Amino acid sequence: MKRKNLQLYFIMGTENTKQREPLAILEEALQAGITMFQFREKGPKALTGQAYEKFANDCQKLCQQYHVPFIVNDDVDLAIRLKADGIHIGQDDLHVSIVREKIGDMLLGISVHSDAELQVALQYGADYVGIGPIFATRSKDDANAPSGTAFLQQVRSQHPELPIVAIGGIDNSNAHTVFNAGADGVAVISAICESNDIQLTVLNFKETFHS
Ligand code: TZP
Ligand code: MG
Repeated sequence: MKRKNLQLYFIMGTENTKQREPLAILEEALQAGITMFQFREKGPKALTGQAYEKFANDCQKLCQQYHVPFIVNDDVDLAIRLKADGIHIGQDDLHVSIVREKIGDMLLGISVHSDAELQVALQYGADYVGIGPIFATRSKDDANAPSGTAFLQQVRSQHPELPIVAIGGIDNSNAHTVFNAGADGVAVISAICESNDIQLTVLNFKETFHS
């Protein structure tokens, strides 16, 4: 994959969009220029069954219209059923070796928090890694404590070409911090879901990662 694809990675599920229709938010974000999308339908009121499948399918169709990669969080079987562009897993999900075997050459993203986790991710051919939460987040109940940018900087200096996306509490005001630490881009939920002006929010992120 190209490192540029990670520039602005939007993550969303219905639990993240209390104010507005999720598909309307996704379409606005796509129009504004997000570079990657992750379907992350999680939480106590998350959709299930047919509604879950339909929502995933609708998100994927929108992403295809805008030629933006559609990535599924956690649910490897859904990713395979939909022929998604990729899957993103964390450390509590199926082991990366099993996931790689199931998905073939589909994109594989892995959240890593330590050198040991990074080595395993690289061993099984992760296409990119997610590092965070960099800052405090309200969008993930079981998130680790904020890590700051030290680990991100370390991974970048050891792996100059590795596609890396930073995540957790990132908004227009602090995105430059992770850019300076070596991230190829930012993965965000609330900065876009709760924006009053998605076009401007997206533009500001992209400017940070252009300079
Ligand atoms: N993984 C680590 S932090 C996080 C995830 C899914 C949530 C990011 O959401 P926000 O609203 O951009 O902090
Ligand atoms: Mg997970």
